[in-house]
Amino acid sequence: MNNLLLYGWNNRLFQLKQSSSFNQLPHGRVTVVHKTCYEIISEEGTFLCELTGNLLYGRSPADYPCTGDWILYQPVDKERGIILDILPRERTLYRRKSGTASERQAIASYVDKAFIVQSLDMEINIRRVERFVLQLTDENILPVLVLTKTDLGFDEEQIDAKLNHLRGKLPVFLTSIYSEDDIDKLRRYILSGETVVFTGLSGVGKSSLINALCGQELFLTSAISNSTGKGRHTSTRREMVLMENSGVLIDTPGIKLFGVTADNTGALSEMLDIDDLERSCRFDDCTHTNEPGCAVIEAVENGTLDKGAYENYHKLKREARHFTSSEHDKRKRLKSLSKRVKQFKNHNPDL
Ligand SMILES: Nc1nc2c(ncn2[C@@H]2O[C@H](COP(=O)(O)OP(=O)(O)O)[C@@H](O)[C@H]2O)c(=O)[nH]1
Ligand SMILES: [Mg+2]
Ligand SMILES: [Zn+2]
Repeated sequence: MNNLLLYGWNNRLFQLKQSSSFNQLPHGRVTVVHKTCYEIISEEGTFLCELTGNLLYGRSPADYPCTGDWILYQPVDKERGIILDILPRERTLYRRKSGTASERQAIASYVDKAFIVQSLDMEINIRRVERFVLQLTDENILPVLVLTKTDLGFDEEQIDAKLNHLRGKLPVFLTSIYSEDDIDKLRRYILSGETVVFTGLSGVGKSSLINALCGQELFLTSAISNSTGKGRHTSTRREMVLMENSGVLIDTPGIKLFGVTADNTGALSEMLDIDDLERSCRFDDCTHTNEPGCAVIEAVENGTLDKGAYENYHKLKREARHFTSSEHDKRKRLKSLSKRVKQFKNHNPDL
């Protein structure tokens, strides 16, 4: 029998389950999302599950289960089942669905820590880190920066300078899969029952890191997949593994454009130290764009605030605002549409 406590099952989830009308059914956690079915792990084993019609038609595809979700299911036989309910999502890594203005896509849920993985053999992209930190803090997920491939050599001073304004804001690990010490340190940082999601561009070493942490080749890495030609195919699937008794690891495919959905200006200014500065702006509602007496702009001019961070602050703010206002517009449009349909029906009672 699988011990679901290792997979993160806890009292809170138990309470959530009690409020479901399907609370007499067994629960499980989604480990892999396929096109039309879901692999789940439960006390009874692993099951391949489909969604019940009610769930399928009662919600938008964006609210279908994602990796990490806890579900209630009816077993059909020893290997298959039907999902009848999805427990309310918490601590979810969302992103804006590419090509849309206001749709969210859930990447993983019930996440405790997110490893923002970047490789030291490429230019570190701090603006991307800030973007993730904003998105993660909105959902109470702890962001952790993991810089990989230290064995290939890197300029320590340059990295230090780049990370300067984020110092103390998030834990930073430097790793190489060839260093047992590094891997041990990271492993100890992941507690039993905790869920960690690995995000980052393709090729930065996410799958290699998970393999190293588990001491097994569980995921294809690009080194292997290139030679089998299966690279592209396997990297489009998300998967979850249990580290030896001490944490759940979720791999994600490399997401190039990670659009934020979190309109969390407070967290953003805190991360970039703008919150301390803005108290000294002349106007209480200063937008830090062109106002006289703006302490933020002044800090950029005298070099105490990183210019790139300042520009990213405005960029992320605009992006998040755009997302939330489009979402708002969409809801309004939908509402007015259903109102019109109603009115139309009222005027044409025969329809
Ligand atoms: N030198 C070195 N290479 C690494 C390290 N981690 C991963 N790699 C290599 O980087 C490439 C991409 O790794 P992979 O795990 O597939 O990256 P992913 O796309 O982020 O999952 C592979 O060729 C790995 O062997 C490391 O710590 N040091
Ligand atoms: Mg990978
Ligand atoms: Zn200002």
